[in-house]
Amino acid sequence: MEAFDNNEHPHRRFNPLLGEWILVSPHRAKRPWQGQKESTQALNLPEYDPTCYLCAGNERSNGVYNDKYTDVFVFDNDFPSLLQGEAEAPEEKSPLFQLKPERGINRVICFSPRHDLTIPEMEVSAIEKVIQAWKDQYVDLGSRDFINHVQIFENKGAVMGCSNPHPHGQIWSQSSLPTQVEKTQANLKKYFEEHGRSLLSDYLAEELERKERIVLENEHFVVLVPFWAIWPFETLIISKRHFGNITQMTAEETAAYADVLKRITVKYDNLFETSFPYSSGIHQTPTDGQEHPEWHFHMHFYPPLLRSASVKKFMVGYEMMAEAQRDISAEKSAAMLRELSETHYKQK
Ligand code: H2U
Repeated sequence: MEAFDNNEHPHRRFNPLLGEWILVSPHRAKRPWQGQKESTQALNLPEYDPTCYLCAGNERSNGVYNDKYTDVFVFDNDFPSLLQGEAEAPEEKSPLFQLKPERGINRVICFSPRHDLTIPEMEVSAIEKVIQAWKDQYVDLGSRDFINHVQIFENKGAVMGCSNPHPHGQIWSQSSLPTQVEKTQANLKKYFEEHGRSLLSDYLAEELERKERIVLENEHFVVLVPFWAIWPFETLIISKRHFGNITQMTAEETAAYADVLKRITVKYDNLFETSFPYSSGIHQTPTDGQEHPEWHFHMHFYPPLLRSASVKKFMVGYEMMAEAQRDISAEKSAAMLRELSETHYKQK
Protein backbone atom coordinates (compact mmCIF):
# COMPACT_ATOMS: atom_id res chain seq x y z
CA MET A 1 0.00 0.00 0.00
CA GLU A 2 1.20 3.54 -0.80
CA ALA A 3 2.10 5.92 2.04
CA PHE A 4 -0.67 8.50 2.57
CA ASP A 5 -0.05 11.95 1.12
CA ASN A 6 -2.73 14.54 1.87
CA ASN A 7 -1.83 16.43 -1.32
CA GLU A 8 -2.41 13.32 -3.46
CA HIS A 9 -4.83 10.89 -1.85
CA PRO A 10 -8.58 11.41 -1.59
CA HIS A 11 -9.67 11.58 2.02
CA ARG A 12 -12.33 12.94 4.36
CA ARG A 13 -11.74 15.53 7.06
CA PHE A 14 -13.89 16.30 10.09
CA ASN A 15 -15.20 19.76 10.90
CA PRO A 16 -15.48 19.82 14.71
CA LEU A 17 -17.43 23.09 14.70
CA LEU A 18 -20.28 21.68 12.65
CA GLY A 19 -19.76 18.00 13.42
CA GLU A 20 -19.64 17.24 9.69
CA TRP A 21 -17.24 15.45 7.37
CA ILE A 22 -16.00 16.89 4.07
CA LEU A 23 -14.39 15.12 1.11
CA VAL A 24 -10.96 16.28 -0.11
CA SER A 25 -9.88 15.26 -3.64
CA PRO A 26 -6.47 16.95 -4.03
CA HIS A 27 -5.45 14.93 -7.11
CA ARG A 28 -8.40 16.53 -8.92
CA ALA A 29 -6.96 20.05 -8.78
CA LYS A 30 -5.14 19.17 -12.03
CA ARG A 31 -8.29 18.65 -14.13
CA PRO A 32 -8.84 20.95 -17.13
CA TRP A 33 -11.51 23.62 -16.92
CA GLN A 34 -14.01 24.31 -19.68
CA GLY A 35 -16.87 25.45 -17.53
CA GLN A 36 -18.45 28.78 -16.72
CA LYS A 37 -16.36 31.92 -16.41
CA GLU A 38 -17.68 34.71 -14.22
CA SER A 39 -17.12 38.06 -15.84
CA THR A 40 -14.59 40.11 -13.91
CA GLN A 41 -15.90 43.55 -13.20
CA ALA A 42 -13.56 46.28 -14.31
CA LEU A 43 -14.54 48.41 -11.35
CA ASN A 44 -13.83 52.02 -11.95
CA LEU A 45 -16.12 53.46 -9.37
CA PRO A 46 -16.57 57.09 -8.40
CA GLU A 47 -16.01 58.17 -4.79
CA TYR A 48 -19.65 59.24 -4.71
CA ASP A 49 -22.44 57.87 -6.89
CA PRO A 50 -25.60 60.00 -7.00
CA THR A 51 -27.67 56.92 -7.94
CA CYS A 52 -26.38 54.71 -5.09
CA TYR A 53 -28.88 54.08 -2.30
CA LEU A 54 -26.06 53.64 0.22
CA CYS A 55 -24.05 56.82 -0.48
CA ALA A 56 -24.26 59.59 2.11
CA GLY A 57 -27.23 61.92 1.80
CA ASN A 58 -28.87 59.87 -0.98
CA GLU A 59 -32.48 58.73 -1.17
CA ARG A 60 -33.26 55.05 -0.58
CA SER A 61 -36.00 53.16 -2.41
CA ASN A 62 -38.56 53.90 0.30
CA GLY A 63 -38.02 57.66 0.04
CA VAL A 64 -35.96 57.97 3.23
CA TYR A 65 -32.68 59.90 2.97
CA ASN A 66 -29.40 58.56 4.36
CA ASP A 67 -27.57 60.70 6.88
CA LYS A 68 -24.70 62.72 5.48
CA TYR A 69 -22.44 60.29 7.31
CA THR A 70 -18.66 60.63 7.44
CA ASP A 71 -17.56 57.17 8.65
CA VAL A 72 -20.02 54.34 9.42
CA PHE A 73 -23.79 54.48 8.93
CA VAL A 74 -26.38 51.94 10.14
CA PHE A 75 -30.05 51.85 9.15
CA ASP A 76 -32.98 49.43 9.46
CA ASN A 77 -33.20 47.34 6.30
CA ASP A 78 -36.10 48.63 4.20
CA PHE A 79 -36.73 45.08 2.95
CA PRO A 80 -36.15 43.02 6.11
CA SER A 81 -36.34 39.25 6.13
CA LEU A 82 -37.71 39.37 9.66
CA LEU A 83 -40.34 41.54 11.33
CA GLN A 84 -40.77 42.60 14.95
CA GLY A 85 -44.50 41.90 15.28
CA GLU A 86 -45.69 38.88 17.24
CA ALA A 87 -47.93 36.21 15.75
CA GLU A 88 -49.48 33.25 17.51
CA ALA A 89 -48.00 29.84 16.73
CA PRO A 90 -50.43 27.69 14.78
CA GLU A 91 -51.70 24.47 16.37
CA GLU A 92 -49.92 21.48 14.84
CA LYS A 93 -49.74 17.99 16.25
CA SER A 94 -47.58 16.33 13.63
CA PRO A 95 -43.79 16.46 14.13
CA LEU A 96 -43.53 16.35 10.35
CA PHE A 97 -45.08 19.79 9.92
CA GLN A 98 -43.29 21.90 12.52
CA LEU A 99 -43.57 25.65 12.09
CA LYS A 100 -42.54 28.45 14.42
CA PRO A 101 -43.18 32.17 13.93
CA GLU A 102 -39.87 34.04 13.97
CA ARG A 103 -39.24 37.66 14.98
CA GLY A 104 -36.25 39.84 14.31
CA ILE A 105 -34.64 43.07 13.18
CA ASN A 106 -32.44 43.48 10.10
CA ARG A 107 -30.03 46.31 9.59
CA VAL A 108 -27.65 47.47 6.88
CA ILE A 109 -24.26 48.90 7.79
CA CYS A 110 -22.35 51.14 5.40
CA PHE A 111 -18.65 50.75 6.13
CA SER A 112 -17.55 54.03 4.57
CA PRO A 113 -19.02 57.02 2.75
CA ARG A 114 -16.58 56.25 -0.07
CA HIS A 115 -18.49 54.35 -2.77
CA ASP A 116 -15.24 53.08 -4.32
CA LEU A 117 -13.55 51.53 -1.27
CA THR A 118 -13.88 48.09 0.24
CA ILE A 119 -12.32 46.83 3.48
CA PRO A 120 -8.92 45.98 1.93
CA GLU A 121 -8.58 49.54 0.68
CA MET A 122 -9.79 51.24 3.84
CA GLU A 123 -7.45 52.60 6.52
CA VAL A 124 -7.08 50.34 9.58
CA SER A 125 -8.47 53.20 11.71
CA ALA A 126 -11.60 53.26 9.51
CA ILE A 127 -11.98 49.47 9.87
CA GLU A 128 -11.82 49.98 13.65
CA LYS A 129 -14.88 52.21 13.34
CA VAL A 130 -16.71 49.40 11.56
CA ILE A 131 -15.80 47.07 14.44
CA GLN A 132 -17.08 49.68 16.92
CA ALA A 133 -20.39 49.79 15.01
CA TRP A 134 -20.60 45.97 15.10
CA LYS A 135 -20.08 46.17 18.90
CA ASP A 136 -22.78 48.85 19.28
CA GLN A 137 -25.23 46.84 17.17
CA TYR A 138 -24.54 43.62 19.08
CA VAL A 139 -25.35 45.48 22.32
CA ASP A 140 -28.32 47.44 20.99
CA LEU A 141 -30.03 44.52 19.25
CA GLY A 142 -28.86 41.82 21.65
CA SER A 143 -30.23 43.62 24.71
CA ARG A 144 -33.80 43.27 23.45
CA ASP A 145 -35.83 40.50 25.10
CA PHE A 146 -36.90 38.90 21.86
CA ILE A 147 -33.44 38.93 20.23
CA ASN A 148 -31.32 35.91 21.11
CA HIS A 149 -28.88 35.95 18.22
CA VAL A 150 -27.18 38.76 16.29
CA GLN A 151 -25.68 37.65 12.98
CA ILE A 152 -23.18 40.15 11.57
CA PHE A 153 -22.11 39.38 8.00
CA GLU A 154 -20.95 40.78 4.68
CA ASN A 155 -21.68 39.64 1.14
CA LYS A 156 -19.03 41.12 -1.09
CA GLY A 157 -19.19 41.06 -4.87
CA ALA A 158 -21.94 40.46 -7.39
CA VAL A 159 -20.98 36.78 -7.56
CA MET A 160 -22.07 36.48 -3.91
CA GLY A 161 -25.40 38.11 -4.64
CA CYS A 162 -24.38 41.52 -3.39
CA SER A 163 -26.53 44.11 -5.10
CA ASN A 164 -24.35 47.18 -4.65
CA PRO A 165 -20.55 47.71 -4.70
CA HIS A 166 -20.80 50.39 -1.99
CA PRO A 167 -18.96 48.82 0.99
CA HIS A 168 -21.60 47.48 3.32
CA GLY A 169 -22.60 44.57 5.46
CA GLN A 170 -25.75 43.36 7.10
CA ILE A 171 -27.00 42.39 10.53
CA TRP A 172 -29.84 39.96 10.95
CA SER A 173 -30.92 39.59 14.57
CA GLN A 174 -33.60 37.15 15.64
CA SER A 175 -35.32 35.15 18.39
CA SER A 176 -33.97 31.71 17.52
CA LEU A 177 -30.46 30.39 17.06
CA PRO A 178 -30.07 29.79 13.32
CA THR A 179 -29.04 26.28 12.26
CA GLN A 180 -25.29 26.83 11.70
CA VAL A 181 -24.94 28.66 15.00
CA GLU A 182 -26.96 26.07 16.89
CA LYS A 183 -24.79 23.26 15.53
CA THR A 184 -21.59 25.18 16.32
CA GLN A 185 -22.81 25.93 19.83
CA ALA A 186 -23.67 22.29 20.51
CA ASN A 187 -20.18 21.18 19.43
CA LEU A 188 -18.38 23.94 21.34
CA LYS A 189 -20.41 23.11 24.43
CA LYS A 190 -19.77 19.37 24.25
CA TYR A 191 -16.03 20.00 23.91
CA PHE A 192 -15.99 22.53 26.74
CA GLU A 193 -17.86 20.17 29.06
CA GLU A 194 -15.56 17.27 28.25
CA HIS A 195 -12.23 19.12 28.36
CA GLY A 196 -12.88 22.25 30.43
CA ARG A 197 -11.26 24.32 27.66
CA SER A 198 -12.41 26.11 24.53
CA LEU A 199 -12.35 23.91 21.41
CA LEU A 200 -10.91 26.80 19.39
CA SER A 201 -8.15 27.52 21.95
CA ASP A 202 -7.01 23.91 21.71
CA TYR A 203 -7.36 23.91 17.92
CA LEU A 204 -5.43 27.17 17.59
CA ALA A 205 -2.59 25.99 19.85
CA GLU A 206 -2.21 22.90 17.66
CA GLU A 207 -2.34 24.91 14.41
CA LEU A 208 0.33 27.33 15.70
CA GLU A 209 2.49 24.33 16.46
CA ARG A 210 1.93 22.64 13.07
CA LYS A 211 2.26 25.92 11.07
CA GLU A 212 0.86 24.30 7.89
CA ARG A 213 -2.34 26.29 7.58
CA ILE A 214 -1.48 29.64 9.19
CA VAL A 215 -1.92 32.58 6.79
CA LEU A 216 -1.03 35.47 9.10
CA GLU A 217 -1.18 36.52 12.72
CA ASN A 218 -0.56 39.37 15.13
CA GLU A 219 -0.40 39.55 18.91
CA HIS A 220 -4.12 38.86 19.37
CA PHE A 221 -5.53 37.11 16.30
CA VAL A 222 -4.64 34.34 13.87
CA VAL A 223 -5.97 33.90 10.33
CA LEU A 224 -5.74 30.35 9.01
CA VAL A 225 -7.25 28.04 6.43
CA PRO A 226 -9.13 25.62 8.66
CA PHE A 227 -8.16 21.95 8.39
CA TRP A 228 -11.74 21.23 7.31
CA ALA A 229 -12.19 24.19 4.90
CA ILE A 230 -14.69 23.67 2.09
CA TRP A 231 -14.24 26.78 -0.03
CA PRO A 232 -10.90 26.87 -1.92
CA PHE A 233 -9.60 29.93 -0.06
CA GLU A 234 -11.78 29.78 3.02
CA THR A 235 -10.23 31.29 6.15
CA LEU A 236 -11.06 31.51 9.82
CA ILE A 237 -10.06 34.37 12.13
CA ILE A 238 -9.65 33.19 15.72
CA SER A 239 -8.88 35.33 18.75
CA LYS A 240 -5.85 34.12 20.69
CA ARG A 241 -7.56 34.90 23.98
CA HIS A 242 -10.68 32.92 24.79
CA PHE A 243 -13.62 35.34 24.95
CA GLY A 244 -17.14 34.93 23.68
CA ASN A 245 -18.20 38.09 21.91
CA ILE A 246 -17.02 41.26 20.21
CA THR A 247 -17.83 43.53 23.18
CA GLN A 248 -15.29 41.66 25.30
CA MET A 249 -12.37 42.75 23.11
CA THR A 250 -9.93 45.15 24.72
CA ALA A 251 -8.94 48.32 22.83
CA GLU A 252 -5.71 46.61 21.85
CA GLU A 253 -7.56 43.54 20.59
CA THR A 254 -9.92 45.73 18.60
CA ALA A 255 -6.98 47.38 16.85
CA ALA A 256 -5.44 43.95 16.24
CA TYR A 257 -8.73 42.65 14.81
CA ALA A 258 -8.86 45.61 12.39
CA ASP A 259 -5.25 44.83 11.42
CA VAL A 260 -5.97 41.19 10.51
CA LEU A 261 -9.18 42.15 8.67
CA LYS A 262 -7.21 44.54 6.51
CA ARG A 263 -4.34 42.11 5.91
CA ILE A 264 -6.40 39.07 4.95
CA THR A 265 -8.67 41.05 2.61
CA VAL A 266 -5.63 42.68 0.93
CA LYS A 267 -4.18 39.22 0.37
CA TYR A 268 -7.54 38.10 -1.04
CA ASP A 269 -7.61 41.02 -3.51
CA ASN A 270 -4.01 40.27 -4.47
CA LEU A 271 -4.67 36.57 -5.12
CA PHE A 272 -6.30 37.16 -8.52
CA GLU A 273 -5.78 40.95 -8.67
CA THR A 274 -9.47 41.53 -8.42
CA SER A 275 -11.93 42.85 -5.84
CA PHE A 276 -12.20 39.44 -4.21
CA PRO A 277 -15.75 38.29 -3.52
CA TYR A 278 -16.72 36.49 -0.31
CA SER A 279 -19.30 36.05 2.37
CA SER A 280 -17.90 36.65 5.81
CA GLY A 281 -19.56 36.53 9.19
CA ILE A 282 -18.92 36.60 12.90
CA HIS A 283 -19.81 33.70 15.18
CA GLN A 284 -20.06 34.64 18.82
CA THR A 285 -22.10 34.23 22.01
CA PRO A 286 -25.85 34.34 21.51
CA THR A 287 -27.65 37.18 23.28
CA ASP A 288 -30.03 34.95 25.24
CA GLY A 289 -28.90 36.17 28.66
CA GLN A 290 -27.21 32.84 29.48
CA GLU A 291 -23.58 32.27 30.38
CA HIS A 292 -21.84 30.67 27.42
CA PRO A 293 -18.29 29.80 28.47
CA GLU A 294 -18.03 27.44 25.48
CA TRP A 295 -18.20 30.24 22.90
CA HIS A 296 -14.96 31.53 21.40
CA PHE A 297 -15.13 34.55 19.11
CA HIS A 298 -14.34 33.74 15.47
CA MET A 299 -15.05 34.95 11.97
CA HIS A 300 -15.49 32.91 8.79
CA PHE A 301 -14.58 33.99 5.27
CA TYR A 302 -16.18 31.90 2.53
CA PRO A 303 -14.91 33.09 -0.87
CA PRO A 304 -16.29 31.37 -3.96
CA LEU A 305 -13.33 31.82 -6.35
CA LEU A 306 -11.42 28.71 -7.32
CA ARG A 307 -8.68 29.24 -9.85
CA SER A 308 -8.91 32.76 -11.24
CA ALA A 309 -10.92 35.95 -10.96
CA SER A 310 -13.46 34.34 -13.26
CA VAL A 311 -13.70 30.69 -12.19
CA LYS A 312 -15.68 29.94 -9.07
CA LYS A 313 -16.37 26.79 -7.15
CA PHE A 314 -19.86 25.36 -7.45
CA MET A 315 -21.60 23.69 -4.54
CA VAL A 316 -23.67 21.36 -6.70
CA GLY A 317 -24.21 17.64 -7.47
CA TYR A 318 -22.26 15.68 -4.90
CA GLU A 319 -22.25 18.58 -2.41
CA MET A 320 -26.03 18.85 -2.60
CA MET A 321 -26.65 15.13 -2.53
CA ALA A 322 -23.86 13.84 -0.33
CA GLU A 323 -21.33 16.14 1.38
CA ALA A 324 -19.12 19.17 0.81
CA GLN A 325 -15.99 18.55 -1.27
CA ARG A 326 -12.84 20.43 -2.21
CA ASP A 327 -9.98 19.81 -4.62
CA ILE A 328 -6.96 21.98 -3.71
CA SER A 329 -5.77 21.04 -0.22
CA ALA A 330 -6.18 23.44 2.69
CA GLU A 331 -2.38 23.38 3.13
CA LYS A 332 -1.76 24.48 -0.47
CA SER A 333 -4.32 27.27 -0.24
CA ALA A 334 -2.78 28.46 3.03
CA ALA A 335 0.69 28.50 1.46
CA MET A 336 -0.60 30.52 -1.51
CA LEU A 337 -2.30 33.07 0.74
CA ARG A 338 0.68 33.24 3.09
CA GLU A 339 3.07 34.08 0.28
CA LEU A 340 0.95 36.93 -1.12
CA SER A 341 2.00 40.51 -0.54
CA GLU A 342 0.25 42.61 2.12
CA THR A 343 0.41 45.69 -0.10
CA HIS A 344 -2.73 46.07 -2.18
CA TYR A 345 -2.06 45.45 -5.87
CA LYS A 346 -3.61 48.78 -6.83
CA GLN A 347 -0.96 50.57 -4.77
CA LYS A 348 1.93 48.93 -6.57
P1 H2U B 1 -26.85 43.23 -0.31
O1 H2U B 1 -26.57 43.79 -1.63
O2 H2U B 1 -25.62 42.77 0.41
O3 H2U B 1 -27.93 42.19 -0.36
O4 H2U B 1 -27.39 44.39 0.65
C1 H2U B 1 -28.26 45.35 0.27
C2 H2U B 1 -29.31 45.44 1.35
O5 H2U B 1 -29.81 46.74 1.39
C3 H2U B 1 -30.47 44.49 1.07
O6 H2U B 1 -30.69 43.65 2.18
C4 H2U B 1 -31.21 46.71 1.52
C5 H2U B 1 -31.64 45.43 0.84
O7 H2U B 1 -32.81 44.93 1.41
N1 H2U B 1 -31.76 47.92 0.92
C6 H2U B 1 -32.46 48.82 1.70
O8 H2U B 1 -32.66 48.56 2.89
N2 H2U B 1 -32.92 49.98 1.15
C7 H2U B 1 -32.78 50.32 -0.17
O9 H2U B 1 -33.15 51.39 -0.58
C8 H2U B 1 -32.16 49.35 -1.10
C9 H2U B 1 -31.53 48.14 -0.49
